[in-house]
Parts: sequence; C-alpha cells; structure tokens
Amino acid sequence: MTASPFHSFLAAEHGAITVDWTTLTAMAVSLSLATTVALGAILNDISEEVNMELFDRTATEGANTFDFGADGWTMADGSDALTSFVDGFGYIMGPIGSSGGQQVISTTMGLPEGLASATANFDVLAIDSLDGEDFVIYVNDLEVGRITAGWEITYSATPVVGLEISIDFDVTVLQQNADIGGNRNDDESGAWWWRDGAANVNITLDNPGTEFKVGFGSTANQDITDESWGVDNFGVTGAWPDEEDDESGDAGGV
Ligand SMILES: [Ca+2]
Ligand SMILES: [Ca+2]
Ligand SMILES: [Ca+2]
Repeated sequence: MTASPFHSFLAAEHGAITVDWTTLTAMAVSLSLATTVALGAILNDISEEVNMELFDRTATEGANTFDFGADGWTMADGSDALTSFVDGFGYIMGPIGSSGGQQVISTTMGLPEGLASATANFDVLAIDSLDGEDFVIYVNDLEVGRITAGWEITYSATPVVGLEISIDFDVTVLQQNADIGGNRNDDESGAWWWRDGAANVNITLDNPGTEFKVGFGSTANQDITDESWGVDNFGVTGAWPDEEDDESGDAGGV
C-alpha cells in the first residue's frame, strides 16, 4: 500500500476499524513535536470513551508493517520480538524458527467493550527450505489453525474445543514457489531452490470480549537460516453490533 500508516490514521473513515497500538506508538515517535504532544495526550487518556473513539477512527490501512519494529510482541522467554529485512519484501517480524509447534511469539490487544466481532488479518511468509512443516496460529492461547509449507502452501483450521466464542479461520494463498527472500540457490541448468511462499490469514472472533491475543509457533526442524517464517501487515479490525434503530448504518462492519 502506498499511504503511510500515519496518513491512513488521519484519513480513516468510520466502518472498518483497527486497533494497532504498536503502530500508533511508533508513529508518535516520528511525528512533529506538536502533533506528538496531541497524540500523546490521547494515548495517555485510557478512559473507555477515548479508547473507543480511537478504535473507531483507526483504519485497516494502519496494519503494522513492522517498519518501526515489533513493539507489543514478545517471545515466550520474555524477550522482545525481532524484525528483519527481507529482500524484495521489506521489514517483517521474524525470522521465526522452530518452537516444536509451541506458541513462541505473541501479542495481546485490548478491545473496547461491546464489539460484535474482531478480526485479525496478517500475512505469513514461508521462507526457504520448509518441507512440510507448519506455522501454528494461536488465538487466546488456543491453536486455531496451521499453514503448511512444502512445494505448495496448504492450510487447515484446527477445531477449537472448549472455547465459548466462535472463530472463523480463513486463508488466502498469495504466492507459491516465489523468490521472496532468505536464500536462493541457482544451478547451471537454471533450476533454483529455497523457494518461498506467502499467505494472508483472516481470523474473526464473534463476541470477542476485551482482549484478543494472537500467537505463533513453528514445527520447522532445520536451522532458522535454512527454514523460517515471517509475519507482516498485522492488523485488527472490529465491528459494532447492528443497531436496529440506527438507519445511518454507523454500526460498522468489516
Ligand atoms: Ca513489512
Ligand atoms: Ca528463499
Ligand atoms: Ca525441514
């Protein structure tokens, strides 16, 4: 996308709405002093009213591109999540190596009360020689789905037991057998290896409550320099319940 995150924030319309405190915080650092003070005042006011107003104004375009780091994301051992530059793709969160499938990196977002649904949307990059391993996706510490990378990218939703809210797990494969980043090895015949893939993941929770935790793990079984995953363009949107008396349609929706 061409618009900067900050421009998108200012230009946001009602309707599709996103909470991305990471991006907001990162932007605050880069703004002019006067604007920083104004935004800082808003960020410091944690009243529900202000929180909801911000939530309502922030657009999907504000998704975290990880150009400013991965603030808000932590590793299972408590360390900060790292970002890296992938040739031809830009900054991503990662590389994420093997964790035996356990949740190894996560973020928790606060949501305003009363949302009808909340949706997390992000891109997953499968980098280099993955040969049948999974990128495991968690919501609120429960596995909800997997992306599997081999010669092709496949995916599957994981039936979630014991969760009272319903989850929709939807994946769109964006690239297959692509040269996104990491390694590439050409031989004299023109063949090449260490191919990459990318998929967009969309997860919607109904009646999400006030916290939305998203986490990732990997079953990769080779060195992180040989097979890894990355995450990019992470954003969360919310939709208010339809109000029968509201003819303006301002209830939102994604
Ligand atoms: Ca990026
Ligand atoms: Ca590659
Ligand atoms: Ca492997």
